[in-house]
Order: sequence, then C-alpha cells, then structure tokens
Amino acid sequence: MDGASSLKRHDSRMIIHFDYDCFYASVFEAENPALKNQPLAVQQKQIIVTCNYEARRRGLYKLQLITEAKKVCPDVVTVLGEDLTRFRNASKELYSFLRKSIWSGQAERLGFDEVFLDCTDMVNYNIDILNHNDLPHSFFCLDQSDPTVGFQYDASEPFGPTYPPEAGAVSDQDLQLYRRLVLGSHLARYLRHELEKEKGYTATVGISTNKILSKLVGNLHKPKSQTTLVPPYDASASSESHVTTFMDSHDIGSIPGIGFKISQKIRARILGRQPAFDEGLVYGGTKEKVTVRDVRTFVGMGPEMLEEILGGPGSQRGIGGKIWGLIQGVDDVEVSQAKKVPSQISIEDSYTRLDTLDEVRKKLNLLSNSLIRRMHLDLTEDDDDAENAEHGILKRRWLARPRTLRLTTRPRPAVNPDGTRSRSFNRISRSLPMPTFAFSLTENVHALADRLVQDSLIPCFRKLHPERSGWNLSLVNVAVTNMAETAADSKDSDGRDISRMFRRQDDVLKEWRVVDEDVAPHLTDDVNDLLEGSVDVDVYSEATPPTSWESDDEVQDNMDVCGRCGLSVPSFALLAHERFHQMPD
Ligand code: DCP
Ligand code: MG
Ligand code: MG
Repeated sequence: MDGASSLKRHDSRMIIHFDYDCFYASVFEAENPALKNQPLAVQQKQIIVTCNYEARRRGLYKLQLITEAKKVCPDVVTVLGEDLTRFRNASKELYSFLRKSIWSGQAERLGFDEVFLDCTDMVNYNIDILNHNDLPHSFFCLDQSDPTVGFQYDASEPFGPTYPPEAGAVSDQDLQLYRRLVLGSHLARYLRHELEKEKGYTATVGISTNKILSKLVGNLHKPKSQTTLVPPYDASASSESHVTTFMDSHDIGSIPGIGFKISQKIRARILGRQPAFDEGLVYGGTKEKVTVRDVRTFVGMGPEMLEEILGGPGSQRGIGGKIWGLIQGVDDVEVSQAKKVPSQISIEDSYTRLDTLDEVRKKLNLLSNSLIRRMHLDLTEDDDDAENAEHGILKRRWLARPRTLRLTTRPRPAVNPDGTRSRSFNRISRSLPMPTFAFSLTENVHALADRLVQDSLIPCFRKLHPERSGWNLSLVNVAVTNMAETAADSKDSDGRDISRMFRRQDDVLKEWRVVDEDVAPHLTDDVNDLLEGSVDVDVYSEATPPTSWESDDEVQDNMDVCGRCGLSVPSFALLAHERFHQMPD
C-alpha cells in the first residue's frame, strides 16, 4: 500500500511558533542588563544549560561541562540557574503578553520558552481587506473594532528569510496559501518586535500551517530572526513539495513527538541492527544518523510498518499512523486554548546515589515541600469574598484539587559482572488517592510535607520497592495529577459564584495567572546520567507533562506498574486495577 497517498494535508491554519533566544540567560540579562555584553553561562549542577550568544560566539554551547567551558572561555560569567522560579515567572509574563496580542486566545506554551499562536483569524481578516492593486502599501489591521490600529507593511513579499531561500514563481494553485503565509510573516515580525520593545526579549520564530512545521522551520535562522515555509506544500507534476524536502533533511530523532525511545526503535529497523547507544547523546541526538528521508523511503515503510515497530503494550494507540504523519509534516493537532490550571504538577530531582530509606525520606521531604508550595502557587487563588477576609487578610481558596498523588523512581540497574553498568531510562511509579489533609490552607507547609511523606509517600515507596535494600535510585519524582476543578469550593450560593466568576474573568484577562503545565525542558535522562558523580543539590526540575506531542518517553511515564502483578497500567486506571486485586475470588 502507498501510505503517502492516504495522508491528507490541511493547510488552512496560520501557526506562528516562538522560541525565546538563550532563554535562561536572557532572564538574567533582563534582571541585570550589564550582563548583556559579557559571555554569560547559566549553570545547573556541573553543566551549562544555556549561554548567551556572546558566549556562543566564543565557542561555548548548551549542555557543555562547566570545566570545559572555562577552558575555552576563561572569562565566562556563570550564574546559577537551579531555582526555576525566575524562569517560570518570566515565561508566564511573556506568554501572557503574546496571548493578549492575538485574537483567537489559542496560545499554547511548550516548556518555558516556546509558544504556539494560532493566528488564522487575524490573517484571514487581513487577506479580505487587501488592496490587490497596491500590495506594497498595505495596512495590517490589529483591531476589528478600530481600523486605525495596526501597522503598514509590504504584502507583495514575505518578511525575513524563507525556506527554501530562493522561492520560485508561485503557481496559481498555491497563490492563496502563499499570500496567507506572507501576511503571517509580517504579523510575526510585528509580534517579535513588540515582544522586544515591551518586554526586552528576542525570539526566533517559525511560520507555517501547523505546529510541527512552524516549530521546525523557525530553527533555520537563529537568533532574533524568523523563517517562513513557503509553498508548494503538495507535490505536483512540475514541482516537489517543500514540506517533504524540508522534513526529509532532519534526523529522525530531531522531530518533535519522536522521543529517544521511538527514534531508537526506528533506527534499529532502518540500520538492521541495534544503533549505538551512548555516543553523542546530548539533546537526543546520536552519531547514528538516520534521516527522515531514510525512514520515509525505506522499502515497505508506512503506517503499518511503523505500528509494527512501535506498537505494543504501553504505546499510544495509532502510534504508527501518527508518526507517519509527523515525519511528513502532517499534524492536525490544535493549538490549545490556555488552561486555568495545570493538568499536573510534578517535582523531581536526580541523584548520584540514593540507596537508604533514611536518605529517601529526606529527599521525599524536600520534594514534598516544593510540591506543596507549587500547589499553593498554581492551584489556589485569593478568596476575595469580604466575609471570608479576617483582619483584612485575604484567605486562599483552591481552584482545583488533584485527586491522585504519584511517586516515580528510576532504579539504577545492578552492576554487571564485568564491572560496567547498563544504562536505564526506565521509571516505575505508583499512584494513590491524594490525602485530604494536604489541602489544608492553614497548616504550615513543612508540617504538611512531613505528613505527606510519613502517611503517604513512605508507605507508597515501600510498595514500589518492597526490598529493604539493594536498590539504588537515580531519580525520584513526586507528582499530583487528575485535577478536579472546584467551581464552588466553599459553601457558596450560586449568586456569589457568578459574581466571582466575572471577577475572575477580569483577573484572568489582566494577567493569565496559571496557564499550562509549568514545564521546564528538563535535562533528558541521558544528560542526567552525565551528571553522575555530581553533588546532590536541593533543586527540582519539572517533568514534561504527558499531554503534549513532546516525547514518547513521557507517554511511557504515564503508565504505572501494578505492585502486585507487575502489569503496566495507565496511571488513571491504576486505582481501579488495584481494587480488582482486592475483590474476593
Ligand atoms: N534547558 C534546560 N535543559 C535542557 C534544555 C534547555 O534546562 N536540556 C533550559 C535552558 C534554556 C531553556 O530551557 O534556556 C530553553 O531551551 P532552548 O533549547 O530553547 O535553549 P535556549 O533558549 O537557551 O537557546 P536558543 O537560543 O538556542 O533557543
Ligand atoms: Mg526552546
Ligand atoms: Mg530558546
């Protein structure tokens, strides 16, 4: 069967992807502009997680060992970036700014430093008001109720670089799409410049018709620039598809949605052997380059073969078809509307050696403290009912209460007879109902954390690791999931709720308090392994949520292993599965 022919493109949207330049470094520069002219590196544990472009000019790069960086550039200024609060706050502020700048409300954050915007409506509106007799003197209207708000632009050609750089003549068939992309590119320029003018941050931007294409094409010109993927998007008798040539040039592991595990499985099939594992692994890459083109043109390749390679227990349904689409730049997933509360909060840390229950208890305590603080920050709001205010101090109320608490660990495999140790990326987890005492807003955070560890996490840990010793963990993650939004959390009458709802809408429009999952693009497991031998620090990084097309590894994370029978069960079904064990025979 010819899989390609069953793929259908939908190119009626206009999606703009933002990726802030050297984000963590820019946050420090915004706090202290004097840093802008210096080579600046942000350090976590022993590595540089990012550095500004002055440092890059001098040969430093992301995920470099700090010792190496200092050799290459002795006068590098290093700042510690282990506390993520400042990055999270900056991320929310920039997101909120971009979201307010578009009409649709469809603005989706990915990690801390990326945002997708669906600008279809703005572009279509401005296509309709174009004066085709004088395209170079066009006006982009930014407010439907006020035709004077907007900017002037030249609608006869795209702004900034394009892929491919030399776009040939545009066929009649492609003219409409081309025109919309031209408008998208000018809107992107405007938004980029506003972001820099108003907030002081520069970004690298991609313009296309879906999330995967806009994200990937933006990478072509960095920093402080933008790239538009120009038609033809479909192949014809006279020309090849620019989408295909563009996607084909990528390594299979660099496609968003194709994480490390999936790419290794695909590589193994194309190469006909297990790909080398631990060389050049930084940023999900590997020395064993297998391109999208290699995969796409492999004999017999199609959704069925991919399903056969990738399917099986724990894998996503229809994974073969989905990956087949992605490698050809087909991605119909909507840019999601901002959510008021995150769908999970997850705090984790990695360890050099963690093999006693005493130490585990201490680490769980640190993680629980962070978790509860984050729950208060992201899941509660001021309860502004006057009768609830005591001595003028506003009380807090829950916006949503997580129903599930989840503990995840990543055990290190035992040492092999020859003294080496196999690598492991496998996490195991157990879920339990969130205890209600954790929702107390009067008790202090330390006391709550202590109790959470004692009553819930330690018993859960014992079930996850029944052996008293003999294990050694490289990672522990504590998460709350399964959010139940509390429309009427207290005893309120409906009337009060409605007034609160309007007040809250105002707040929300002013400053989108809690948006999507707070996600730091955390160190990938392979990079974490590089850090073995480092000292443990009391920092946390938030794991990527399992909801996006980010990484197959996270999809796996969303599976729990039943402590009784060892079956892999989706997290949400684990409680039901455990009840099944408790049923009398
Ligand atoms: N980050 C991290 N761990 C990683 C990757 C990134 O902590 N493994 C952090 C540091 C970055 C931020 O996330 O500043 C955004 O990641 P990017 O890959 O977009 O990197 P930058 O924004 O720093 O640089 P660029 O200008 O290349 O986008
Ligand atoms: Mg990024
Ligand atoms: Mg970036």
